[in-house]
Amino acid sequence: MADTPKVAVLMGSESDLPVLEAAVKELECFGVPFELRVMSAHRTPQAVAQFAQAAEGRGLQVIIAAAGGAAHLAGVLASMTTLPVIGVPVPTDRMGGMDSLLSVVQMPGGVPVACMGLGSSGARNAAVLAVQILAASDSNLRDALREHKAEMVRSVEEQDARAGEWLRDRGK
Ligand code: RP5
Repeated sequence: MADTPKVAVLMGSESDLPVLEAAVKELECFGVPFELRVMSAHRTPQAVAQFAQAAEGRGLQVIIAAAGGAAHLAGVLASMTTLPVIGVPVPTDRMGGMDSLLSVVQMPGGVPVACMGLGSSGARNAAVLAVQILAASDSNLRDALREHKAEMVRSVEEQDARAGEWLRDRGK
C-alpha cells in the first residue's frame, strides 16, 4: 500500500501542471509521499472547502497550492485549515504573472500563505520549503536537505570550472 501523503500538491487547473512538475520532481527526489489534485477556488469551491477541512485528519502536514490569474486557491485553503499553506503563483499571458503574484501574496493579517516566486522555480522552492517544514520533526529529511545544499555547491563549482575553461578556449 502506498504511503499516506504528507504533502498535498493542488492546482487550480490542469493547465498549471507544466509549472508544478518542478515541485513534483523535487518531492520525488526527497522521497516525500504526496498527492496531486486539481481543484479550483472559483470553479469547485465546495471541493476546496471539503479538502481543507479534511486535510489534517487525513495526515497531510503541508499544502502546496498553485494557481494563476485571480489566484485565490492558496488563500481560500489557508482560511479553512491550520496546516501551513505554500502558494505558487502561475505566470499568465495577460499580465506576465503579476496578477497571480499579487493574488497569492496579499493575504490579510492572520491568514498566512507562504508565497513563492513565479513559475517553475517557485514550484521547486515550494517543494523544498515543504520538505524543510517536515524536516523539523524528521532527522532523515534534515540529512537529505544538507545533501541537497551540498549538491548545489558541487553544481555551481562545476559551472565555475566550465566558465574558466570557456575563457581559456578563447585564448584569454
Ligand atoms: C486558475 O485559472 C488556474 O489555476 C489557471 O492558472 C488559470 C486558468 O485556468 P484554465 O482556464 O487554463 O483552466 O484558476
